[in-house]
Amino acid sequence: MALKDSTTGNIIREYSIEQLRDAANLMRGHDLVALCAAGSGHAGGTLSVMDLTAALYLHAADHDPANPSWPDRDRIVWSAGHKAPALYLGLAFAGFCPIDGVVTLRKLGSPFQGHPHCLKLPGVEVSTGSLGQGLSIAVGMALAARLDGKHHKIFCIMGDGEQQEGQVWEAAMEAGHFHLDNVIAIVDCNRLQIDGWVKDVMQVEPLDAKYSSFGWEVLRIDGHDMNQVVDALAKARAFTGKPVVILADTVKGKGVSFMENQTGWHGKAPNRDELDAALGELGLTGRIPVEQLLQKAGSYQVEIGRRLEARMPRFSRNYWWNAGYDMKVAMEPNRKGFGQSLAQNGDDERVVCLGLDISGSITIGDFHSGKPARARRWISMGIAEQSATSAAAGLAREGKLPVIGSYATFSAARNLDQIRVSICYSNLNVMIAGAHAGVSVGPDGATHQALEDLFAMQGLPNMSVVVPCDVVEARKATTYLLLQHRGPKYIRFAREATPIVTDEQTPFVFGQANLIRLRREEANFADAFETRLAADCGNEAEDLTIVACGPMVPEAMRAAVILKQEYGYETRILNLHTLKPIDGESILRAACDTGVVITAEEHQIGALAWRVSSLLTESPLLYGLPILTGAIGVKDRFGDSGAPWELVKELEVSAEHIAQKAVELMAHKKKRLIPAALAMA
Ligand SMILES: Cc1ncc(C[n+]2csc(CCOP(=O)(O)OP(=O)(O)O)c2C)c(N)n1
Repeated sequence: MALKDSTTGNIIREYSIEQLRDAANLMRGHDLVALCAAGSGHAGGTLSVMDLTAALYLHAADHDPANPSWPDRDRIVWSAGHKAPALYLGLAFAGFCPIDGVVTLRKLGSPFQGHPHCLKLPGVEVSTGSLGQGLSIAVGMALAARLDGKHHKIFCIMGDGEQQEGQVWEAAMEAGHFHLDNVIAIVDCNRLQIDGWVKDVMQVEPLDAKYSSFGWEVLRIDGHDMNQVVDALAKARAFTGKPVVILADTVKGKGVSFMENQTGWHGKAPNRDELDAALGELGLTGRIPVEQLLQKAGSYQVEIGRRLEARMPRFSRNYWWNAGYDMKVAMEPNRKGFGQSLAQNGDDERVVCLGLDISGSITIGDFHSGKPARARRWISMGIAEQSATSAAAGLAREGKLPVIGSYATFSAARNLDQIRVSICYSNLNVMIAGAHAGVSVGPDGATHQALEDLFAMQGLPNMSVVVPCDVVEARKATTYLLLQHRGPKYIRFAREATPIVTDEQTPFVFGQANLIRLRREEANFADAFETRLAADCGNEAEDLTIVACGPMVPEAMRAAVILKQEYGYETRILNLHTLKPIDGESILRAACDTGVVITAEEHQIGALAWRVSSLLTESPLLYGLPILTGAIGVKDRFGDSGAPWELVKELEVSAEHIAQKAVELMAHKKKRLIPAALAMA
């Protein structure tokens, strides 16, 4: 049991209990430096799990840093993917990768992604980040080991809040049923999750009795007492006949007084002063080369910026947001419009909001915060998206107006079958919020960036889909969907602040596109445009059309400025806030009038592009007309960790990319028009 040379079987290094304690402490320090350099990440849960991590990676697990895919190694599955920095430091201290590399955590292209990515870093067994999946993966690995006659162990690290996911219990049942004594689950029981204490959000205890009843051997320990940790890991390895779970009682934020037991430190990184104070408390001042590490992170960041800029389409000047006199714009996250509407309209007794343990940042919590009378209609469901979705269906069936929301990938993908059957098939009045959608959740990385949700949502019969372009439109759309619209509805919004391009007077009519035209030069970007209902607008024989939704609408508007100032092209922009039902008439008219249609979506190409294309190809109105089309969106790839605006560039969903595509299509349009004009002459 230890770090081993896989060729000789020799132990590479043995750690005493004292050395393991010290390593865990140093790992805590490096963790906080990396979080500080990243400016985001999960301090609380990485600090609570660090003693377990040190014991596992440096002592209990058989693995060889020189041979990460050694077939006989023990497997360690990080089901609690948000604790990734602890995993990275476990690997780094064991020698799988350089310790100082971890400081590039959560940056674009780094192997140290916001959530573990097994294709980027040797030693990471599987990619995780969507809670509750790891134990099932461990069961699969354990079954494979049994089939192959192998004797290695499969460890699986989970959080206690994570125990709320139903899938954990399916896997627990399977491991018990198959007597998988090669599975060792470790639960970091720090008693907190995002929305508060686990017991208040959704009680999971008594975990001992639950796992026992599923056929597991249970060891309950103090997860910060290194003797107990090492002892429990040894006992678990030796146990036969049943899977073993180690329930490790820990303290969230362990070791740093101002982080301990504080919900606010779940998903927060220390600033420089807090880092220094924390390192002081850990007794690490002077033991970690903080300046050097931060400098390394800084240089990496500069290089990213250089690489991204080199790849951007070039124009005669910089048209980026707030870069010049005419590009000035106020920004706010769309999610705030959602929260504002729930706060304003929540007095309606039928409105019931379901919390999925991410209530503050997605703003669904605004429904009840500071409004005690609404507390009974705020129902915390824990980290249990699938069950909550069907529960929302039940509430709707009884006449309530339920709202559920989470990261879009958890509220509109993980629970897809529940949405399909429980909600859509019965045509029930449930509002689903897909928050932090697109690339805007940035450093969290690909697991949290919903880039596929719109395919499924708009593919579901009875479902309506709205993607507001800014915070104001998000508020109007939420209010309409909540109180007036009947049936299943999906509203998608971003995390990052994006430009505000509409105001109170701007029309918002469900199912009807707005038409936006650049009219003049103004210091305030948004004032340069006129926005009206597309149905009320005549043809101005613009050169091209851009059909966009969500935060791509402001990008389309910025593209229109580039195209006008650099090439003299006039652009018709359709803000397709309602993706379903689609405003086919406005799109077809724009295609007829301009002959060039570019779609722009912060999503895998197709949610918008393919719907528009199918309209264009199917409509008899356009038979025989040569319409040029282009699609801007994500090109069949996963996202990456990185700052949201870096990802806009990396994934090529910026105004510059729209403008570049427009220039390319306009060149074709001109070639086609010139021979036609010659023929007429
Ligand atoms: C399926 C899914 N839903 C929601 C989230 C967002 N999320 C990340 S961490 C977290 C709380 C986890 O609580 P716990 O398991 O207790 O971990 P710890 O408190 O130790 O960090 C949530 C809800 C997620 N990553 N995956």
